Amino acid sequence: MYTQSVEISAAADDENDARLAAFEAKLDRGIAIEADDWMPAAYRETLVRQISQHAHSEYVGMLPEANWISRAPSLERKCVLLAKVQDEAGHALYLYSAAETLGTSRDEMLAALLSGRAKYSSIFNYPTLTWADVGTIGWLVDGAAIINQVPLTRCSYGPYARAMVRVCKEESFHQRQGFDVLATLCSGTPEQRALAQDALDRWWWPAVMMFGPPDAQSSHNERSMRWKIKHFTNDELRQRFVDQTVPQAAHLGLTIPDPALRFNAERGHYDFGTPNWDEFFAVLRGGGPCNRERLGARVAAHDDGAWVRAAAAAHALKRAERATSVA
Ligand code: FAQ
Repeated sequence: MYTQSVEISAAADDENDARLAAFEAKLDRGIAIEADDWMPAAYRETLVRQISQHAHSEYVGMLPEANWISRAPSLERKCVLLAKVQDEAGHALYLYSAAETLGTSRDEMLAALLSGRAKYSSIFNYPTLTWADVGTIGWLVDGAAIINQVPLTRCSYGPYARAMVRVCKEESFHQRQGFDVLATLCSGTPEQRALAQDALDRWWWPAVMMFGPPDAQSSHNERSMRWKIKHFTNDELRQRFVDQTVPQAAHLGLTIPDPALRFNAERGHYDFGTPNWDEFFAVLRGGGPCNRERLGARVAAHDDGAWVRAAAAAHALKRAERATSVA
């Protein structure tokens, strides 16, 4: 009896080893892992974690800019902003769908967000005080999102990688509209230029921190890189963001609020100051200026939508009953 159970468990180990080897061979050859493929439980777990946090970020990220839809300075700006905010809702939907292919339902993911258990991007816990903040979000936040997400189009998990292709195209439009808002302000009156500078002063460091904790404090960098979920570390992408954004700020005539910022010819990159990581971790723990407000808005929207979910469920039930009675 004992010998038989040892044999069974040895056979199961062999089968697992073979599956793991096949999984790793696919990663090595750059073949995408698909929803029906075998994958290690921890790979599935980290994907659900990252993709759902990403979806929550898009979903909560609608709020700071939506705050300005009714106050956009022209009909054209209003239409563009409306389209951008709707795009963010679309991104959340693709991402929730991509995460669902891993076996976690959208209801479970939303319950984690609304109860405060799940994370979403730190950046969306800062307030949009002026119209210039809308331009700055497009320029810096969508700009940072593109830098982070273009490599994700090559992520090893197929459904996530494919969702990222369209998301990145839309984020490019968002970034350009933000830059255009700021370019208009920066070529306007001294008061308008001051609004743009003030927005950059408040958003610069939160944008730099969006890329996540420094590599030395990142808990997932190493394994996610090995699994080709991430292709670059947090610090590598942060450097890319600074290098790309400094000339854009110069073009706008704005000053980046970092006295340590200077081009290092030896490295071929900009050196920059250290973000306030205590602030970053405090925001992650729920202590940012708008954490309560953002989550409160999402909980209220979910409660307000209860009748829609009830109506959709009743409709689905009716259709199912009709289908059974016809059969
Ligand atoms: N905020 O070990 P790592 C957008 C957490 S979309 C909050 O480095 P990882 C579009 C991290 O989750 C913006 N939490 O983790 C838009 C982990 O927590 P856990 C969102 C953060 O996953 C524009 C812990 O810290 N983009 O902007 C943050 O390897 C305008 C340890 O960190 C994505 O989500 C943060 N900033 O790397 C919408 C992209 N950073 O789970 C509206 C996909 C880290 O252990 C308007 N995600 N944490 O409890 C990623 O690329 C990665 O998940 C990183 C973090 C790079 C964000």
